[in-house]
Amino acid sequence: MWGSKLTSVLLAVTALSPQVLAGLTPGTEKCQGYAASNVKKSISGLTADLSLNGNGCAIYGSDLKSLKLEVNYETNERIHVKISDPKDKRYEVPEITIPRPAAEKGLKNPDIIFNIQQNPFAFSISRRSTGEKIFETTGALVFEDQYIRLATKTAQNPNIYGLGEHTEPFKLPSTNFTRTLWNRDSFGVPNNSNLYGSHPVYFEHRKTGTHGVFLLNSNGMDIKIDNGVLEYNIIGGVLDFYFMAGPTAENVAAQYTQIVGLPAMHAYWGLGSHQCRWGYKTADEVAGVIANYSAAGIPLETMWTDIDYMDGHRVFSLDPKNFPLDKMRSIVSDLHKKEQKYIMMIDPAVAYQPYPSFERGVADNVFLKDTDGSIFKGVVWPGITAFPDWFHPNTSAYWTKEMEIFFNAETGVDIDGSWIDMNEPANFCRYPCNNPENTPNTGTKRRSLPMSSALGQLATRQTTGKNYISPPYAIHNDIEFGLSDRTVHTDVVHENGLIEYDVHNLYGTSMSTATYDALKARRPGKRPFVITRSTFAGAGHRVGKWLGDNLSTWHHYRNSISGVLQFNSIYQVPMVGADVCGFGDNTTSTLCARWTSLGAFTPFYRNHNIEGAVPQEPYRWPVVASAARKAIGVRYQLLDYFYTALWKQSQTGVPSVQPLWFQYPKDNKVWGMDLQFLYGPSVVVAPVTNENSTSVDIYLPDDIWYDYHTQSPVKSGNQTLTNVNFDEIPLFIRGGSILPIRKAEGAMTTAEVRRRDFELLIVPGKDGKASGELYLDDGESITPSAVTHVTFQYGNGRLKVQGKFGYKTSAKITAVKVLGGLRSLKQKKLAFAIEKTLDVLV
Ligand SMILES: *[C@@H]1O[C@H](CO)[C@@H](O)[C@H](O)[C@H]1NC(C)=O
Ligand SMILES: *[C@@H]1O[C@H](CO)[C@@H](O)[C@H](O)[C@H]1NC(C)=O
Ligand SMILES: *[C@@H]1O[C@H](CO)[C@@H](O)[C@H](O)[C@H]1NC(C)=O
Ligand SMILES: *[C@@H]1O[C@H](CO)[C@@H](O)[C@H](O)[C@H]1NC(C)=O
Ligand SMILES: *[C@@H]1O[C@H](CO)[C@@H](O)[C@H](O)[C@H]1NC(C)=O
Ligand SMILES: *[C@@H]1O[C@H](CO)[C@@H](O)[C@H](O)[C@H]1NC(C)=O
Ligand SMILES: *[C@@H]1O[C@H](CO)[C@@H](O)[C@H](O)[C@H]1NC(C)=O
Ligand SMILES: CC(=O)N[C@H]1CO[C@H](CO)[C@@H](O)[C@@H]1O
Repeated sequence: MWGSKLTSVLLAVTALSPQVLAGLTPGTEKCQGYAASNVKKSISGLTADLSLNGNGCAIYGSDLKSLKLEVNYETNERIHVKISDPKDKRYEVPEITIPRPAAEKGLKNPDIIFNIQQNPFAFSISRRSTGEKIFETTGALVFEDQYIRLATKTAQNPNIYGLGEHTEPFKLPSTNFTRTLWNRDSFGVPNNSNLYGSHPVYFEHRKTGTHGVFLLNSNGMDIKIDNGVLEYNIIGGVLDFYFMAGPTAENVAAQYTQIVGLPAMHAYWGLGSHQCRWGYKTADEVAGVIANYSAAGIPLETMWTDIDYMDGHRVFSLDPKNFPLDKMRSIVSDLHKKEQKYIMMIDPAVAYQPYPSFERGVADNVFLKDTDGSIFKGVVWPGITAFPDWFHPNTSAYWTKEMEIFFNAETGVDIDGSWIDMNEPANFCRYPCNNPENTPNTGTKRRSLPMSSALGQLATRQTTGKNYISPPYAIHNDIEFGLSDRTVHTDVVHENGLIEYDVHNLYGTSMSTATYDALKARRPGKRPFVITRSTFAGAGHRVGKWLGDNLSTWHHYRNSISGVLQFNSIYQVPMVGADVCGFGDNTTSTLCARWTSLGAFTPFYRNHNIEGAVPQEPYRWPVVASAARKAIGVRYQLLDYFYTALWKQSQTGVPSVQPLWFQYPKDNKVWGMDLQFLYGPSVVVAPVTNENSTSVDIYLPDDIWYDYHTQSPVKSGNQTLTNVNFDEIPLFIRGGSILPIRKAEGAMTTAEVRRRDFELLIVPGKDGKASGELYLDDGESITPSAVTHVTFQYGNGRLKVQGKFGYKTSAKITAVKVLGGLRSLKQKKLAFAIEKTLDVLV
């Protein structure tokens, strides 16, 4: 009976640790915390009352006198711990944003245990199988109206990943480090700064295993890490923790998707090559780019257009002179004839001007209101703008209608997907924005604009009771005038009563949902392809993400790998990639060539550039054109291999891109590695990472390895690769793998790739065995009517193909190649259709 082991109630009263670490919030050491009473155990968990010890410490406002603790064992690997106010209904992340996971019934054998200490209240979480504490609170719990503090011990120099969006190394710094979660427009993606998205989840990896901690809270917060302690400092909401036991990293990843939802399966064509830039001035220029790609023999799947197409930068409008409707319709129809795609960007902010999209929004009452009841005004590209209130009951229908009208297949621009930007939401008008009419909307995109206000006015909008504008604990928001600066003001109240202060971090994800629904309404049954800038936990359930406005620098090129690892393997937003060649500033031929190769091994592969910078389409330099042809060639060979990995992630949560430590958890040389990574389960990507260099130091863990390009064996351990030309990228295959490789030579679109045959590449591991998978469907249906999912198994000279063979394809497997051993480089003339079980000698 596991219930008896459920809690080990420690009644000892231990003194709180007086130690204050340099990087943590000072002042909390004097706090006495709470005492737990009325502890009630049940079959599924525990509840207790917490009452404040003494008068509290009032460091950022008065302390709540009593709290409620609820602990639920939800699965054998997950515990839900919630600490909230029993009387007052404090803000919690709405169920429509993240529906709460159900608890399993009749748990027999939980591997994760909650332990309580009653006075002062403290708790720990331990993993039964390894007997270690994976979370152990330290110091006092502080719970004030607008400040909550809880800290845990970590390993001394912990391997912590996540807590993004950030541009830190993938393994986070462990001393004097603060991560701030508050979504903001962050041009140039600076170091040590809050960026566009908030994902309050981390994985901690130890030799004994990996565990995860998710705090379901959307309020602004600082998470500090210093010398073996991780401390949350949160300015609202409740403590709503999910602890995930692992014990492997893939287990934690899967356990996280059980809370925030499995990521969406994206359309096959979304894996094609995408071209965009801000500053294509006319429809003719857009057509010219498409023609130049074709002339250069570089595959182009999807052409994109930035705000340039809009009339006066108003969303849902076309510039009649430079982007006339008939020309746009003919560009899109030509693209579609050639099995190519088209995407346009949309901003959430609607121009505050007499034009249909604004007028319909006013009629439907969908815009956010200021505290005086008038429409809240900000300044974005068109000048004065209104912001849709995604929590208003009319807004989703409004958005669907606007998209149906403007992107109508018969009368409008028949786009294939949506790119949603500026949805933190960004506002150029500096706080307090008393005079938006005089705020310029010109100047360089995403750069700071002149101030329209002085700091002294900061408190003028302050409401009574809670201070939604400048709360007593100031998070390290990397912007001058506080939480409301350059965004919708945090005292704005949504139609459903929620306050922007609490739901700010949900704006991008709410817009993502509305846009996803609008695309689904346009093409029922088809997978909507949406790429967003701002995200919150769970965003990947519907949309993909690009890594924002980075720069054409070698640092950002290197850093893009950490960005992709964070979003794919930790936050479960698998369709992710950086702006290839860099967005801001001028790229160089060598940087662009390297990035074009690297980007081909990230899920979302788009070249995008800022207005005014030197053009950077791959055909602009011979070396970049060559890099593009080669890298896209390999990407398309591996397209079904990777599509299968993405499908698996959408079914199980096992990430399709992984840091090496996920697969080699005991090898401490890879714990901090974020320049090499796994693309799908079997291919290690090891790009050259230094400016203009042609060599790179790599490390391959103890295993069997082959060079993907030459198919010759490679030793494990450290080595220096030299003479890596600017149009090449080193790739290695792990022993034990079977890769279905499309014969994609010369294929210009993914539709063409889908018609090509396969070759099966078998790479036996140390035990002489290998396995792999292939998933096939129509590539676009949300619920495909027919699917094929086969596993390949190799051992003792035999190949077995088993599984489900529902999807009819004319593509066959026309060759089987086994690398290594006696059969080294032998190619068997074995051809078979992917339609039935097979067991053959190869
Ligand atoms: C911690 O970081 C802050 C901010 O970067 C810095 O000002 C301070 O000097 C650092 N403290 C220590 C002890 O390194
Ligand atoms: C950001 O940090 C990286 C090291 O991680 C460093 O190379 C780079 O110069 C820093 N950028 C700025 C603008 O400080
Ligand atoms: C297309 O290529 C031609 C010839 O190299 C060049 O003059 C033109 O600027 C290019 N246009 C675009 C839009 O790339
Ligand atoms: C929704 O829109 C209709 C008009 O289309 C309007 O009459 C109604 O008041 C709106 N609902 C709310 C809650 O504002
Ligand atoms: C980029 O190059 C263009 C054209 O040479 C130049 O006008 C511009 O100033 C450069 N931009 C930067 C940020 O260096
Ligand atoms: C690297 O090569 C580019 C040419 O693509 C050149 O513009 C740049 O100055 C070089 N950088 C260094 C540090 O030599
Ligand atoms: C070997 O590679 C690992 C991982 O990159 C690195 O930490 C280590 O310093 C390297 N060792 C040597 C001797 O170069
Ligand atoms: C290449 C690069 O620097 N990518 C960064 C772009 O910005 C995002 C943040 O939005 C980072 O996560 C990426 O690493």
